[in-house]
Amino acid sequence: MGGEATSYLLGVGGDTGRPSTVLATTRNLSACDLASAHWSGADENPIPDNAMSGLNKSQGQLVRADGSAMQSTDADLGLSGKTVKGHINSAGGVTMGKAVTHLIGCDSAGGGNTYQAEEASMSGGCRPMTVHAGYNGTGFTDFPTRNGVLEFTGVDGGEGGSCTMTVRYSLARGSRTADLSVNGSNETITCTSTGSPAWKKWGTMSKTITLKPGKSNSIKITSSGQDWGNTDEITIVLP
Ligand SMILES: [Ca+2]
Repeated sequence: MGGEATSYLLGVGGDTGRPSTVLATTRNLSACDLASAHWSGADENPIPDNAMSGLNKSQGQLVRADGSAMQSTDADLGLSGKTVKGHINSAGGVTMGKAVTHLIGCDSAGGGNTYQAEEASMSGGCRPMTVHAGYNGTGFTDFPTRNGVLEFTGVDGGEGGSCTMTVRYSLARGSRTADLSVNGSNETITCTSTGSPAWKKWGTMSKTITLKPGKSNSIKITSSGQDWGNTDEITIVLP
């Protein structure tokens, strides 16, 4: 589960002038939209990334604009769901027309697993640093010109297969390459300048990788003569 994951999602269509609208929900929704989502459960196998302890399949919690906080089931969700129907067809308040069903917050909660570089294994001259602001977590990893190794172990591959790996990094100028090894593979990754202010401006690069099922994956970045950008975190989005 991503360390940055939020526990609650906010309803874009929530309006205190419309008592039946949904203001917030627990994050264990299968989609970012009340009209199409169901509640994901901690009892499912594999356990969804956004599952929450104590909430099983078809169990969630939501807060409506009338102040009611309620335990919910899948029967409340969907276009014709008991709660969502009342949400959509509400009237009044500052909203024009029907209430929208999109939610804020699930893009990050359900959008992948994030692993902080400063919590990963470092060797060969890689070291944790905090001297440049803007990083997530508690720091980032600085690489030497060559042979510096940053290794993420225990990476969750879900059911296995093709995934998107996004590296959040900072690079003052130019571009640099490094070796990438996913469970022993030999690949090359490239990062390009993230602009100014130098080293304080963070950006991302993405690459499609293949992971094994389960949490036994290793992702290793090794500097190979060009150094490599300061690395803040990686995020894995499963298919
Ligand atoms: Ca970090």
